[in-house]
Amino acid sequence: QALLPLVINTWPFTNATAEAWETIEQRNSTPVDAVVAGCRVCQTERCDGSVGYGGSPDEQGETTLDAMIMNGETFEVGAVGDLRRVKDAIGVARAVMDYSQHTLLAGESATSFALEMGFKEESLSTNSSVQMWLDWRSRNCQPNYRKSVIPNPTKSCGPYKPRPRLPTVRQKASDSVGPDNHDTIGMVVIDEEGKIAAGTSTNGMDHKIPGRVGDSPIMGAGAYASSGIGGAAATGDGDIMMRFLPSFQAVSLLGQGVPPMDAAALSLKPISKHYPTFVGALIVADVHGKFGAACHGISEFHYSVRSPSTGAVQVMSVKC
Ligand code: SD4
Repeated sequence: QALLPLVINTWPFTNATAEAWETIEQRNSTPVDAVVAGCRVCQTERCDGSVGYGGSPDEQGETTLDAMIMNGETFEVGAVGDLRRVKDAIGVARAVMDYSQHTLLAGESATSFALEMGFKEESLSTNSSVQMWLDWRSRNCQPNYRKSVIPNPTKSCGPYKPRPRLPTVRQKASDSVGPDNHDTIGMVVIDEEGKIAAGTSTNGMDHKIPGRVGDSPIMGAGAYASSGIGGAAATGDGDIMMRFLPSFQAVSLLGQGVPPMDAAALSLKPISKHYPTFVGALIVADVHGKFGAACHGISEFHYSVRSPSTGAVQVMSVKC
């Protein structure tokens, strides 16, 4: 049975998978279109609170976004890190790819570029993200802190203690597709001709130091695609994972004939060797539409797949 086209993404973000599938099924649409459309669904739905606006406030209470899109046919990449006050991070990443000669724009300047491109400026905070931040502040540096007092936002609330974002204890079969059990969206789409795109979208880590950029907009770390070979995307502790370029590593292994499941596992190996407690996962697909995943630091990792052989969007899982 035909294995292409293929859509695969991290976590059971099935609406994103379905949207990417519908897009790649349309005539004249490309894998880049499909990845952008799929990730956009998560940005709008704010999948799990870790994609899009209203999640992961930084130390000063602001939500900032990281995203990337890579065209594995042309090796063009567009990415944004620490994007502020613009919701459509993957859209801005695509604009970087389509309308600039650069690869990665960051911070306020990425916002300026987005506004020039016609994206809307708006707050990324919600009541719940402000509350998360207030709770964190009260726990971390102001024991008697009262909500009615707005803290001086320039005073850093350290020491910085990031909270691991992936579930560490609650993964049981019964709740493993529950609302808390997912994170950054990373997606790979392969069309019938073997053209491949990969991308990511996230609001990063809770309570990060302002300016922190994770692995998601770093090509080879958050995602990578090479048409004719395959694609990969990562989720997890980006500060650690980006040091090992696991997505690039996985695609390199595919190029050497290693099957996707093994490529995923082998690419996480050096990370767990150096950082035995790191938490993360990788999805990998080869140009023929075979796919696999691997994870570390949780008991089980769920991801979502659509291809002719799955018949419908399917949530799959791998034990870590
Ligand atoms: C990051 N990898 O910013 C992303 C977020 C994530 O589990 O997936 N956290 O580090």
